[in-house]
Amino acid sequence: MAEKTLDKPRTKTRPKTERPKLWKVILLNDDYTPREFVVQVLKAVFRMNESQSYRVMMTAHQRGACVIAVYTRDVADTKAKEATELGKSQGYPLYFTTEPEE
Ligand code: TYC
Repeated sequence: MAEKTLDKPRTKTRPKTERPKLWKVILLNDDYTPREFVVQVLKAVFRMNESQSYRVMMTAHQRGACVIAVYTRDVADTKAKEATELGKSQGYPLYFTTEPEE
């Protein structure tokens, strides 16, 4: 009589620990939006305090762009859209974009 063997599953199981990719929200500089307005939008949409907002605004102003924060894709897109709309509603070309983290 054949010996009974216990076959191991052929497929390797790997613990599923992958996290969803995060997306950066990026503030772009422009020549028209008032600095103080940018600061207000950062505070309102991204829950930053005055000094954090000011630093981010000045970084974008001096370097052309600044990463604000990372979120899941949906949250990043929603916040970028919301913040861009706030500028648009006041006639400013203020622009926020998103891109995936590496
Ligand atoms: N460059 C604008 C100005 O001089 C201010 C500004 C800063 C606008 C950052 C957009 O993302 C920005 N009034």
